[in-house]
Amino acid sequence: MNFKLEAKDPGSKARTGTITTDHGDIKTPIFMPVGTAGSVKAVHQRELKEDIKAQIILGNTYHLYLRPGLDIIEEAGGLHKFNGWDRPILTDSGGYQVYSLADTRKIKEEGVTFQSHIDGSRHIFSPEAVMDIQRTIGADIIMAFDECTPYPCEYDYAEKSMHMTHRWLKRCCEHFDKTEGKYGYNQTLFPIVQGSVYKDLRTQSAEAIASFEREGNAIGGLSVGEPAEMMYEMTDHVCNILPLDKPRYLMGVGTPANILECIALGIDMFDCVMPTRNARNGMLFTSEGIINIKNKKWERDFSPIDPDLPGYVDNFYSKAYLRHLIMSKEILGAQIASIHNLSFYLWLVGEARVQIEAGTFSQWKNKMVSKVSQRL
Ligand code: PRF
Repeated sequence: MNFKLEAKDPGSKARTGTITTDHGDIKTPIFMPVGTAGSVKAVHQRELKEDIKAQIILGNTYHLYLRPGLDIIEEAGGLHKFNGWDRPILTDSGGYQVYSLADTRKIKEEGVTFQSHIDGSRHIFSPEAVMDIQRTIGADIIMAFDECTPYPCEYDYAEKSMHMTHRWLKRCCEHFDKTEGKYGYNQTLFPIVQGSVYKDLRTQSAEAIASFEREGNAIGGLSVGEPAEMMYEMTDHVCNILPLDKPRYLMGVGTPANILECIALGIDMFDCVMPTRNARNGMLFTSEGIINIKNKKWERDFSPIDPDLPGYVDNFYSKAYLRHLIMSKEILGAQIASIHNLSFYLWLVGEARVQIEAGTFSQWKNKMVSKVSQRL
C-alpha cells in the first residue's frame, strides 16, 4: 500500500490523497460502504461500481468467520473472488462487533471468548487469531484487534483498556509481520487509537499507535453515544498527533455533517452503516436535507428522489413511488433507497475532494453542513 498526499485546504486541515493497493487506487477523502457479511445490503456489486462509484468496501471479520466460515472463503480464493468485488476491501477486526453482538463474552489479556449470536457456539478471538482470519479473508487493509470502550466509560477502565489495546497491537503486528497473504497480493495492517473521551489518554494512545509506524492509522472508540462536539474535539486532538503523511480512518462515522466536519479535521477515510440501515427504514440523505419518505408529505410528490445527483435511481424514480415501495415493504424500496443514500455519501466525499483541490472547502463545508442536516 502507498499513500500520496495531494492537495491541502488553506482554511482547515482537510487534505486529498490517493491510496494505492493491489486492487486499485482509492481517492481520499473516501466513504466505504459497509458490507458486513460480504454484501452491501440490498446492493449489487455492479450498482456499487457503476451507480454508487464505491472505491472500497468494508467487511466484518466477526460475521464472515461465523458464516460462511473461513474454509469456504479460502476455497473460493478469498473474499474478492467469493463476492465478485475486485476493488479494495477493508475488514474490521471484530474488536467492535464482538462487544456489540456476541453473547456471554469475556475479555482477558489473551483475547476475548464469546458465543456466536447465530448458534451459541463458543469461540476465542485473540490478536493472533484475528490476524490469521483477516489473512484468510484476504482484505487489502486489515484492522488491529482492539477494545472499543463504551460511552460513558470510567477513566480507570478506559486507561486499562487502552493499555491492553496497545499490548494487543504489539501482538497483532508481530504476528502479521511473520505471516503472508494467501492470494498473491499485499495486505496492510492499520492500528486503532482508543482512549475514550479523555484527552490525556488520547494523547498517549495516538503517540503509541504512531510509534508502530504502520502504513495508515485509525481512530476508534468514538461515535458511540458521546455528543458530536466531544467526538470532534477528540478527533481534532488525535489528528494533531498522528503523522500527516499516512491515511487516517475514523471508524463508524457518521452522518453527512459528521463526515464533512471530520474531513475538515484531517480525516481521510470513513465507514458507517447509517446510509444503508437508515435507507431500509425510509430515511434518505439528499443534497437538500434529510427526508423521511414515510411522511405523508411525499405521498403525491412525483419529483425525482434527488435531481442534483448524477445517478440513475436519483433521477429515474419519484419520491412518491419510493414512498409507496417503502410503505409496502417491497424489497425494491430497500434497494432504491440504499443505492440513493450510498450515491449521496460518495457524491459528498467526491465533492469535498473537488472543493479541497479548488481551495474552497471551508466555505463550502459550512454551507453544506447546514443544508444536509436540515429535515425536509
Ligand atoms: N474499533 C473497531 N471497529 C469499530 C470501532 C472501534 O472502536 C468503532 C467505533 N465507532 C466502529 N467500528 N475495531
